[in-house]
Amino acid sequence: MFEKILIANRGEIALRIQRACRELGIKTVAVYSEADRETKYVKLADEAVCIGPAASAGSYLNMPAIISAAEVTDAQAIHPGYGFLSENADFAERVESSGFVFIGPKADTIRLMGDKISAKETMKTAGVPCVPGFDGALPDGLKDVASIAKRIGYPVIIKAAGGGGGRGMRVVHTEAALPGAVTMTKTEAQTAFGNPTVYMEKYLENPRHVEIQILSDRYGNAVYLGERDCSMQRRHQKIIEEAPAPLIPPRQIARISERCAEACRKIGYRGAGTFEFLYENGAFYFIEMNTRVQVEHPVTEAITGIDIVQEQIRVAAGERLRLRQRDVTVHGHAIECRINAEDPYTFTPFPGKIEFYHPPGGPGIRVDSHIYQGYTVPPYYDSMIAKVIAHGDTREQAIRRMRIALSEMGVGGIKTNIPLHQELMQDARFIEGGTSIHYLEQRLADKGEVKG
Ligand code: MV4
Repeated sequence: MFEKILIANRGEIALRIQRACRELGIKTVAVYSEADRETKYVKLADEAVCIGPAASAGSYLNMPAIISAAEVTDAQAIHPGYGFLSENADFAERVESSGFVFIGPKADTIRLMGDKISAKETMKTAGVPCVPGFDGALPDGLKDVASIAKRIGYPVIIKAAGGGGGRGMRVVHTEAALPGAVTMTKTEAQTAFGNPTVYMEKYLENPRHVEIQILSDRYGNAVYLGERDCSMQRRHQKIIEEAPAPLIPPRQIARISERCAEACRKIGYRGAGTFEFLYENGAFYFIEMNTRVQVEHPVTEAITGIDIVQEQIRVAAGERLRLRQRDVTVHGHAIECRINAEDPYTFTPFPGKIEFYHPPGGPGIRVDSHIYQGYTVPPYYDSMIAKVIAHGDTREQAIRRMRIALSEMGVGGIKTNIPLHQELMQDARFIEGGTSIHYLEQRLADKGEVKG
């Protein structure tokens, strides 16, 4: 096992990874920007290195500074967390060529999944069902593109091969709108990702977003840890996640999950990974794979009792997966609310000093957060300040526990989206379960609270 790990991230996930390391008896190195000097995870780490200015381009995205920090502290491995450099294949490569272990899959795997066309092709070949469409990059000729779209059937969606997570896509409803949409998406893709390649799929109009968590080692062992429903989102920012996904037959989940695990064995995947699916009219369609630990991993930890971050570290250190599929059992239901420092109705970020903080507790409640009374939420990064996770024997109990937790939680001095979460925990459609990816935006529009 490693003796010392450098954590190349900030906020709640830096603290989360630190706790996993501590339980495994591993020393930790925090890296921080000038804006994060006074943070809890920096103080709690065994060592800490300032890697640059507040702007993440000079700090949390600064590869040479992070690798130098690993060198001077004699760390053996680097955990990238989520966001920042976590899915950057060049970073993974530079970490490994500098003699450190990157806690995640091989650089080649990250690259394969980073290109959404090759990711889809890989999964289709491995037997994972994908969204119907044209396999491969769209040709240049507009006539050819039009005949492809006609064959798929409108509406179609044009996506950038280098995109993902909702960036670089455009829905097209008619042949007349096609040329402009393709040209625009290509131009934007070139600007945003340095790659103009685009592909086309049938546009699914009202799907849910359901993802499968897997764990895999370098010896060809892979297990699935069930699914998460992440449909409650706004502008591609998830706000509530839950596991299991309501109203989907467990047998169907097991079948699709086994395909994902088999795909991992086949491609030599190692570490934690997530297969993202759209779920519509009772069918799963693969869209993308995430090669990092995800924000919402705690709901899976709650229902399986498995520490995903510790398992990531064990697998990276070369251990064999200790779990067989029959060792993975699901208990009850878990829901996560992402607490953001923002106006709950306009969604405008609201950084500032936390004048008081009262975290919730009690049976089945977990809070993952780096904040404390007196902490100042900086304006430079993501606005998420805490995750509240409620676990119960049933979905109803998890919802009841979440309502209590939200009512106990006090964050003063800044605005948060706690009031929105409180409304959603009383929302009849949410309580029914199975709402689509468009539900929250439609609800907000209906209430006239916020534009689109
Ligand atoms: C789609 C889709 C409908 N049909 N693909 C957005 C994020 C990226 N991961 C893929 N996305 C979508 N792909 C087809 N063929 C709808 C979305 C989508 C979405 C997906 C998941 C969660 C939230 C979403 C919000 C808007 C659109």
